Amino acid sequence: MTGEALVRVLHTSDIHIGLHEKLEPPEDHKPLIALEAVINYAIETKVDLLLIAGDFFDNNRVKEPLINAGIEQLGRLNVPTVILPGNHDSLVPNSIYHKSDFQHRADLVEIITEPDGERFQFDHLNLSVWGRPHVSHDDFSPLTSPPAKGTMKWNFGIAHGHYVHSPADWGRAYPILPKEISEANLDYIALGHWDIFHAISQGPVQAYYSGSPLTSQSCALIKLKNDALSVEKIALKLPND
Ligand SMILES: [Mn+2]
Repeated sequence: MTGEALVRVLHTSDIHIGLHEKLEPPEDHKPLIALEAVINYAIETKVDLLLIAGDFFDNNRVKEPLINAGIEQLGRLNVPTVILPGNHDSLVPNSIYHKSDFQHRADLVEIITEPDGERFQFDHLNLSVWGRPHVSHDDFSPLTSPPAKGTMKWNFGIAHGHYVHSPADWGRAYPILPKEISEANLDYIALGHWDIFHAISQGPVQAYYSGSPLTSQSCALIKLKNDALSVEKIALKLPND
């Protein structure tokens, strides 16, 4: 008897398309080059799912050529992508995700939009992804009241916020507490907001910041095989400046 097939999930965050937007062709825009490196890696290594844990866009005023170029990059991928809106690309009324017809133009892209949290299920991977999006500029706790354990074998979370690791951190916005991670009923939490790769697993739950492909040029790769979940840091190849 052979084991189950290996499932591979690529986790990125904080790409910040539109950061310091200038009058330049979209292909010269550094965040877009970083996104292209992520998509290249995902295609070359045949990942099964891409998770973008917030701040895909730098702001909601990004102009159309860059939005279109970002959607075009996502459209190169033949596997599902889940995008969680972060504090920079929150679901305010004029959000890019509302105004750009995003999902019709990149049809394997799922955007988490339910303010109280939403779970997408991928039956062919026996995997679900739950997250709570940023919907305004107000503070909120991304991992408060996650749902009961899902019915898929693998239940992932996706969250954009600040891991509160010491009392001095308590005043920070979008807090994520150690207890919220350990009690989340999730197997893995894909985190965004910090731009460096960082492991903050708690109890039975593995949780990582992937780092930003733009600044730390890293991603997290999650491998699922039989009952084992392992995580590795990926160093992306970006063209030289
Ligand atoms: Mn952020």
